[in-house]
Amino acid sequence: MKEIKLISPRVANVPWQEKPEKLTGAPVWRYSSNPIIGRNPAEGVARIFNSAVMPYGDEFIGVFRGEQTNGIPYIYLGRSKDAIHWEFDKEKIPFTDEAGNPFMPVYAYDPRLVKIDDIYYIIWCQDFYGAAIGMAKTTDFKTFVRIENPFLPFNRNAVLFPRKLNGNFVMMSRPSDSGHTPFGDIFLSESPDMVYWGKHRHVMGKGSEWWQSLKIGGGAAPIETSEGWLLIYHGVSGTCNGYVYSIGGAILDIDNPSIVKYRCENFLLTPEEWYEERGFVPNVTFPCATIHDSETGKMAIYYGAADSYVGLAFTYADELIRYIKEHSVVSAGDTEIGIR
Ligand code: BMA
Repeated sequence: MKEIKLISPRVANVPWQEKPEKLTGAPVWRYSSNPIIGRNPAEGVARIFNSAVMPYGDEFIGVFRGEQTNGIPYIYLGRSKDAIHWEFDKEKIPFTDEAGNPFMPVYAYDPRLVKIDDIYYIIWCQDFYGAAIGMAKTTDFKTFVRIENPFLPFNRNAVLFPRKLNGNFVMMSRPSDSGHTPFGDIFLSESPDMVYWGKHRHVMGKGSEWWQSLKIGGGAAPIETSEGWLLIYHGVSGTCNGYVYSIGGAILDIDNPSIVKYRCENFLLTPEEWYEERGFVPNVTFPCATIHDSETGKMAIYYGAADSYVGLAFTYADELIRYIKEHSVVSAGDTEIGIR
């Protein structure tokens, strides 16, 4: 993979489909059999979307946002041999408190899954006197122990960095209001112990480009590369017919990710296909995870489509990073250490 490198494990079986001959924008292409998860995917679940997956042993595991037939979103565990065809547990993830007593959130949505050392963390949005971030940890995907809520309400979008930075855990989040927030910037917070969070920093705000001109929010867990942290995020624009959610890319400083080194002015993917434009909430592409291979640079991007389906797209990390750099527009606010 030439001079740009991913600093992450080898994943030889990353799902993959070759690049089509014609691409007119970013070097990101959709899986031709999308959506990979259709309607009514499991008993009592009407739609699965905005979900996070990762390699686990020789196979794959994931945490899935399942919209139950009673309308309440919850998180379900899924397993797959090829990261394309998924089987879901019948029951919701059985969260407990530290003592092992059942401790289920009222609702749970937009989960992310991040491994730090040997612990897997699930981060999601839940009710904590309004929309706020919930967290749990597991080492075996059998017991799931909830840990302290990191932030006060309102905040509906958070993802951890996959390793500590300068001795602290680092989480990216997007403070908001409790509704369909018409604003929102990406911030960072640090914690020595996953209990106390502070050293808050601003990373970046909405962009001047139409596709991210209303608000932005974190997407997949940042990916460590020789160029910095590769961030796949979502950008939102407001139209007379509602919000449009596109996928964007940026590269953050490796030691101080509050500093944006490059930020792509073009979207990487925007709703175009029927499963992105048509569904429970039309015009949504919402990335929550990647599976990537450091040896070949192959990357699979998992995104929710129209709050109804899961879509899969592919890229080569080095091509994507080159594209982001070549089309980078950073503002003064992006390049500062976000403290005032
Ligand atoms: C956001 C979140 C996402 C959802 C998106 C579009 O506010 O609630 O779960 O995909 O809206 O409806």
